[in-house]
Amino acid sequence: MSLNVEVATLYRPMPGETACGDRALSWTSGERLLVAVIDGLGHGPFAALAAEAAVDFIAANRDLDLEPLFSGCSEALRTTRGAVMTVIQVNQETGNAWHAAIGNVEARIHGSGDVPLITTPGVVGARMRRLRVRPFELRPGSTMIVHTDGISSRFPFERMLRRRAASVAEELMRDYAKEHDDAGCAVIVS
Ligand SMILES: [Mn+2]
Repeated sequence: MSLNVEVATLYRPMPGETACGDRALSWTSGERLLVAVIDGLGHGPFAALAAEAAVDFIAANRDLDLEPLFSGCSEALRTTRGAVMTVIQVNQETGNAWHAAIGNVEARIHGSGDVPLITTPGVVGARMRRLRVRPFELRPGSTMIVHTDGISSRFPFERMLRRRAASVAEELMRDYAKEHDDAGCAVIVS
């Protein structure tokens, strides 16, 4: 059985800024799906540089498992101010998925069991402790939301279920993004 996975990613700078320190992106190759939500520390051009370095590293190393992906990113961000990030890897053929996070980019899932998606404290590019990679199963009918702290975590998750990924992402950015921070989110619907 192959899952029908839909992904939407959106990010925007803090109102009044042009540089954006948040990034939310996804890459697909064959059955492999990779979703990353990144928050360069602070905001403005230096946050954007850090986030961009993480995106560049991930884009060039999409086939790595999450542990080497994070340690490679940490190396690549050493000369930047650093970032926090969450990365999700999904095998769209089997639904097998993995979650890993450093810092406070939150992830929540509904419909795939009670998976605690815990983030490891730290900063990618600076203090990075041993990464915890959490395997889980993405089942049909699930909704997963990953977002930076520029989006309030008080959105009503129940109302986001059984909807198209793009419509959920748009609502999060429109109604729950904070005025004083960059914002980014990824929505994965299966
Ligand atoms: Mn932020």
